[in-house]
Amino acid sequence: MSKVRMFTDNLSNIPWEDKPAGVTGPVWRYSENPIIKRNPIPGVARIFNSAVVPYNGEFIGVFRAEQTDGIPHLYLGYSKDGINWEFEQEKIQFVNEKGEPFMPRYAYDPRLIKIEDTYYIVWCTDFYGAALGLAKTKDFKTFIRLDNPFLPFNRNGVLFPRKINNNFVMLSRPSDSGHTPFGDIYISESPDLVYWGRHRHVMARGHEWWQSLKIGGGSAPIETSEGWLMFYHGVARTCSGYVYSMGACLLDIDNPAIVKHRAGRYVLAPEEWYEERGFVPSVIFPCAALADAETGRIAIYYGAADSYVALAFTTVDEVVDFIKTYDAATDIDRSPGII
Ligand code: BMA
Repeated sequence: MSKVRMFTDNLSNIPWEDKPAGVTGPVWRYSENPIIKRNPIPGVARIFNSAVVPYNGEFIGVFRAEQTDGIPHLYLGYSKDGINWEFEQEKIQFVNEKGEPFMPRYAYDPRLIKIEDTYYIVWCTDFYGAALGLAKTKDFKTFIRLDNPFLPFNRNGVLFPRKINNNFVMLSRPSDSGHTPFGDIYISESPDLVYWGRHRHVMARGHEWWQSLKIGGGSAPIETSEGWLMFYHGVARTCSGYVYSMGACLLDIDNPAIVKHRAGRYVLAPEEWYEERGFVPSVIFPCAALADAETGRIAIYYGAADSYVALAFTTVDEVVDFIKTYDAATDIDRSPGII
């Protein structure tokens, strides 16, 4: 039993490996990474930045699949163990509320979130530039695409797994139409997923160099006794391009616009070959996390180098302790220094 409680279901078949000796950070990689390799299905060159949930005692996921025409779309995948995946050969066919075809021109970086009895997909779509797409399904057979929630330009839409104060709540990262060299995380509320408001600023990019360029929401927040636990990405700018690492924070349960704690140090940064080498080198991009309330175990799915899906593990106790110990607000190494 963990010290910090997670208010999620029990998930006894959560993918898991114990922390290997010698790992100093709070998050450790699966030894058989990457779990999804190149050319996973005909016509698809790479699957990465993808989202997974438990489903009927097994696992199901919505995957960002870069087709061999270079255009990303969302594909469905199934797994008994959360590690070995089988994919549909055709992309997800979205329909509108009348059942008519309603396909996005492209779709990438999906998040998949269960709220009550419905699964929602939020992804990055085209709306005269990068914006958020939204769809729902109850059976993973019919996918009803809803109106785009926000105006362009926007990315990294992450819904909370339950309503808060009777409203749906979504994080997002307003941006520009390209590979934005800036960006903070905001939050918005909606009673019906149609009308959105009460927009608030949540977190700015950090003083810490690994997250100084921009940040973006990652996995759907996990409800814990210490707040909403979220893994997100933070980006550094180097002379040879952007470097994406994984950070972790705790948001207030009743008002998640308030950051309770945010680690000033990353929990995972590109080190392994599959993170440093690929279509876009040095990218770790978390999109989903599974949790087992019983043991406190957490499995994080992240895209690696825009080429692979990889898996990492932590426990709620270990990561919450890390976030508090290295809280950006108090971490000594983050002091402004000599002026
Ligand atoms: C971002 C998004 C992500 C991608 C990252 C690194 O702007 O497009 O999908 O992983 O860049 O290329």
